[in-house]
Amino acid sequence: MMSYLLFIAVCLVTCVSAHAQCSNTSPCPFKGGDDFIQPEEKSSIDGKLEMTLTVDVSDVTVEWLTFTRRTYNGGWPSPTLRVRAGDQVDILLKNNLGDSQAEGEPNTFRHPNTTNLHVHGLHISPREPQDDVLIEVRPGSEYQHHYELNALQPAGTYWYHAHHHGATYFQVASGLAGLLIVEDEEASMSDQLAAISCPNNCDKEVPMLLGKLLFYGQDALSFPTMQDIMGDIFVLDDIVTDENITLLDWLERNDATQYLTNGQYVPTISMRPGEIRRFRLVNIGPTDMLEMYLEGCEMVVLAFDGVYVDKPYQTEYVFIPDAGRADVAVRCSEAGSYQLISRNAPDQIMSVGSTPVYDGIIATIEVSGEPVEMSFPTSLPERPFFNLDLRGFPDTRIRGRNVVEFGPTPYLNREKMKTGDYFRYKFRTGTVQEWYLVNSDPSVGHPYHVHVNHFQVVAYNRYNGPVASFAPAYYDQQGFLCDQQLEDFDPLEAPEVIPVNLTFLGHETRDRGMAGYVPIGQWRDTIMVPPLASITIRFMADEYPGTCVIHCHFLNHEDVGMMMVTEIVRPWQSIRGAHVTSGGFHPGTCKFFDEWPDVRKNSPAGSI
Ligand SMILES: *[C@@H]1O[C@H](CO)[C@@H](O)[C@H](O)[C@H]1NC(C)=O
Ligand SMILES: *[C@@H]1O[C@H](CO)[C@@H](O)[C@H](O)[C@H]1NC(C)=O
Ligand SMILES: *[C@@H]1O[C@H](CO)[C@@H](O)[C@H](O)[C@H]1NC(C)=O
Ligand SMILES: [Cu+2]
Repeated sequence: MMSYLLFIAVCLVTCVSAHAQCSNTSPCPFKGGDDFIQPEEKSSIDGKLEMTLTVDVSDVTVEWLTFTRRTYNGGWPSPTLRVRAGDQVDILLKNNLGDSQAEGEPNTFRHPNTTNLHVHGLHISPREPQDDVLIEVRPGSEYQHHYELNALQPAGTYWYHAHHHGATYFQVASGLAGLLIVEDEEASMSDQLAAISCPNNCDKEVPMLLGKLLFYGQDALSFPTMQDIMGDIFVLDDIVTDENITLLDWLERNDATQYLTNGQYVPTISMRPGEIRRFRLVNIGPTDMLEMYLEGCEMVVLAFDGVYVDKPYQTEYVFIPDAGRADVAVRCSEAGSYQLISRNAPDQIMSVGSTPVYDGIIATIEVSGEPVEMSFPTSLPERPFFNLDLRGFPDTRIRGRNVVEFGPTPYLNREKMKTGDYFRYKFRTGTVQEWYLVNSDPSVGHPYHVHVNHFQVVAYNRYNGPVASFAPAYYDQQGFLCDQQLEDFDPLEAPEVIPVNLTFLGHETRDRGMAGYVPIGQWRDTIMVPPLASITIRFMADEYPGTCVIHCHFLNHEDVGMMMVTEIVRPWQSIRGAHVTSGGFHPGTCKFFDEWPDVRKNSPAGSI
């Protein structure tokens, strides 16, 4: 009782005064410091989860600032879904948005009020009524999903989000994203892991949905700009502040582009000295990568993208590209105040290039009270057969090779997204695949994401491929125009010779410890492909046939074209007819096709 009264007394002073003077008409910089809150949770019971996600506009509030966004079930943060391997999950997606949107052109920002749902990272069927992201849920309509989780679905941190091509960036930045956690089976965990995990120690889990949801500013990607492009009406330019400028102008002048954690600005997480907690970090972007540091405390990596690493290991920072996740065990041994921050450390620049990395505080960790004795896990649950080490898998038994080339935005493999039965590659279930991810952009990395199957990182290769220019056109590394160009290449725009900037070339020789590189052998569903880089990945195309979507997870790139559709077929079905090349040329090459061994392996579908 006493402590309750004390709480009220303290709260009267701090809770009210913290943001009391500030409002939409009397704005002030965000203060942060509110107690960390977790999203509401929806958990499966006895192997079943049934729920509705309703998409509509609603008011959301950050400290004193209230504005209107597209949200699930009426606000931020979206509910966290907790499921287990083998579960049956029924989600009714209801789209209550208004029906007055223009049709627009394919591969442009459009359809602000059409939506759909993706369960990011799950090893699951991409066919209706499961994880088919080509489904369109139009304004005023609904879709009943029935997901059957794989019996061997790795336990870990995933997320769900809107994925309608053309509206993905706008809707995810708006708030149509939430955590999706596949809980561990008790028997699979060591005592130390169980001590920081659900189901018995849920109080030790710290789920953090990290996103730059505010996102005001002058540039082309700011939320107000996007609202204008999308024909939206909730732009905050009709609110006049004390300073006699619009609220929108105030937000722009004050550069209100902070990352939020579960919808909060720099919340405070309270821990005891020596206590270990399991942070589940999800970077929903939509523009920045995270390079996270927690000085003064220890961080131990458990998993990336929902897949456990071989053995837990200490780390100074965790790099999380857009859409990536990390499970990290955190301990601060001494009482005090610590900051979880993201910054682009100067010594990491060669692996990251000019890719945007957020610079700012994410959360504060207040450590006080009686010390506790806990130890980090030293072993982790085993991975399922479809995530076993493929590095030693014999070359001769690889049943398909493919190149995914990030060209000048918005091109992926020299073309923009096409729908219908236009497949860029076909492969069979039950095969082991070796793919090459290449990025011809000389300065910016792109986050590659593939649906259905995770992949293992096998090598960072020497990059002999083309260099993209703004024309847009491709040049070789000496600066001569390539023979092989984009589908809609315009020769009048492209000089024969240009100076190319190879500053960020050389990934095969650099220190593998740098932030932008994934340690060889780890599994991911999203990876940053650094500028002028070539990465070899392998994966097993496990049991699920259907369309398999590949895209850049800078969602603004995806919406305007950087996406393509492949098809996974049954073992007895043909893999002919895929549009593997563009205009007869193989992505990833310039004019030195014969000199690039990786690409020679890129036999057209049907010939292997
Ligand atoms: C989208 O839906 C919202 C909410 O119903 C509505 O206010 C808005 O006019 C719609 N926008 C368009 C472009 O259709
Ligand atoms: C507020 O700004 C408007 C538009 O700039 C101007 O017309 C008006 O005089 C200003 N009012 C005051 C009280 O400064
Ligand atoms: C090449 O790119 C680097 C990194 O962006 C930049 O610092 C440098 O000035 C560029 N060099 C030229 C010649 O443009
Ligand atoms: Cu991109």
